[in-house]
Amino acid sequence: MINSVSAKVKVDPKDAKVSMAHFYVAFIALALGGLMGLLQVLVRSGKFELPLGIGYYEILTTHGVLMGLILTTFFIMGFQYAAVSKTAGTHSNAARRAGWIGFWLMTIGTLMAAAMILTNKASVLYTFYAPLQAHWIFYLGLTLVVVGSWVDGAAQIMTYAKWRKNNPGKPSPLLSFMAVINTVMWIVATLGVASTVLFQLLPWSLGLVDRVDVLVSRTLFWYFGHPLVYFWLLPAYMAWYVVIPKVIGGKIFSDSLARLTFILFLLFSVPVGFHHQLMEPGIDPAWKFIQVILTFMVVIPSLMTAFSLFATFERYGRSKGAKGLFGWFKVLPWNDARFTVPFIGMVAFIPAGAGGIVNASNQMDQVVHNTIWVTGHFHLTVATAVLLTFLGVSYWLVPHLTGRKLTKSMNKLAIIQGWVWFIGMTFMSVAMHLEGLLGGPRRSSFSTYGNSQQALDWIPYQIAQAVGGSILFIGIILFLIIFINLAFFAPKGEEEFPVGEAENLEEKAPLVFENWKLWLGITAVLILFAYTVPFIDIIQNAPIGSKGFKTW
Ligand code: HAS
Repeated sequence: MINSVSAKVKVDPKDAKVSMAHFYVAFIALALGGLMGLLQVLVRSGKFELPLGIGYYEILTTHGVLMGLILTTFFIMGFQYAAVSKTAGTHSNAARRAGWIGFWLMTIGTLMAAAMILTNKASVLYTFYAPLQAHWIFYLGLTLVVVGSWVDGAAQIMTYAKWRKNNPGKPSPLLSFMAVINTVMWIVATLGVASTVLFQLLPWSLGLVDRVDVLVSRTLFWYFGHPLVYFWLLPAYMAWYVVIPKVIGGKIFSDSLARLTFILFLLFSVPVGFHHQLMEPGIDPAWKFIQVILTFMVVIPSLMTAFSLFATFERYGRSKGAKGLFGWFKVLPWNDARFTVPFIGMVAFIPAGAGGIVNASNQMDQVVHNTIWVTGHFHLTVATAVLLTFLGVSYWLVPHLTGRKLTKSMNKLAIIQGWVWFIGMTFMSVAMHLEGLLGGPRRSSFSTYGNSQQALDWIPYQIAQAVGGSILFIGIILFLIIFINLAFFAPKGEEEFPVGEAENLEEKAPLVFENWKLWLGITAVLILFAYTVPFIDIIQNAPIGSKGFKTW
């Protein structure tokens, strides 16, 4: 029998404080990053210029770092910390200390990186590609964010390990298992970015070495960069698999299928970074091809997730008497923000995932690479599917942690917030995809490129992006109003932490799923297989390296 978690168990108030601290930083990042996003779309419309000599690439870097790296990492660590506390038991004092140390390391790192970006010493965008060279404090700050997240992750692993020790022979609670898989994947992935920062970018920015090997640093970045996107996605999947079934009054389709999905992500998330470098010279095409095949392997767990979610919705619908192929759709609880907001995210993930499959296909990537199509892709994935799920989670988790209630009026506002996001993102992301197909570049400020006809053709799409981006900014303001209400002003009360049960309670998840030596062993083999030969190749044929550039 699988373990069911009592709905009555509340996250311990001391653990709740750790999670809430993470959420404050996450949502300050959302507010500032969102404002930068608004400024960007306005500049790119060609109708607005930044005041006071502020550079476009400075705000673009602020936006990317705050939204892509800070908001996500802080929210995920806060959410997973609470999820493990709820399902595997209150964290020990040592684990809680680790949670706080991790939090403070990440916060200090964030402040260091932010100070450098805001003083225009690090306008290197969120991918900080060499040979663009930032101030060393920027790299050190990001290192602290990563190290802090390891310490934070260690807290979750400690509590999970304690649960397993106390419950030999039993599969661990599903939500805790998922959180730990994501943390382990994150640790494996961040080894890549830690290597390039510590061994290449820091010594180079400190002036200890003169030149940097650009291809090595980009390869190490993308070794990290692709699992990074699954590090964002898996907490959303945790909510889709485990929380949403409970919210709608249904069941998890299969506990074992959910666990297998997460294991497949652990195995296949890392050895695929070359699909971000398909157009990069200096990497043998045979190895790109192999990593593209592995990329298509990592699509499978998402297809399994789609299957499982449809099954949950359909079975719930049938239990309510729904008929026909899509009858279940009507009986879903549309008036419940905890469901509707993440559901909008799920729907967005269908075209988002299809776009990802286009990107991963070499010939098609030649059309879209470095165009704003890619920006459209990741605003549907991380900025809609993932973010709306995180906001949907906040609508119950924040009041659960602060001992307050999501009132009817806030629930209504939250649903409006979800739809506002949907409308804004439809404008912005569709326009980005279309402009990308017409060759509109990403990572670039407004220009008519000497009034060339092609660039003039992009302008209507850029205006549509400005309209969409402005609507999205309203969506952020609505969220912040709700968050502040739930954190400080909503009436005191109890809000449920919904944890679903599997449909078949007799189904026992195979214990092999928790054989970490096996899964980490296969992960290591796959990584070594995909990277060893091309990496040796890259190093053996390395050019003399590049000096640093500051183009801003
Ligand atoms: Fe991606 C670029 C390929 C998923 C994020 N991606 C990016 C970048 C970001 C990003 C940030 O191969 C830009 C990086 C940069 O700055 O350069 N991506 C993929 C593939 C997938 C994928 C194959 N990406 C994501 C996710 C992200 C993300 C997830 C963030 C969270 N991506 C690429 C490639 C590039 C790339 C290339 C480089 C492009 C270039 O040229 O630079 C797959 O994992 C997608 C699989 C997804 C599915 C969808 C399953 C659908 C589900 C929803 C079910 C819905 C239900 C509701 C049940 C197969 C689970 C139903 C209701 C109804 C009413 C119908």
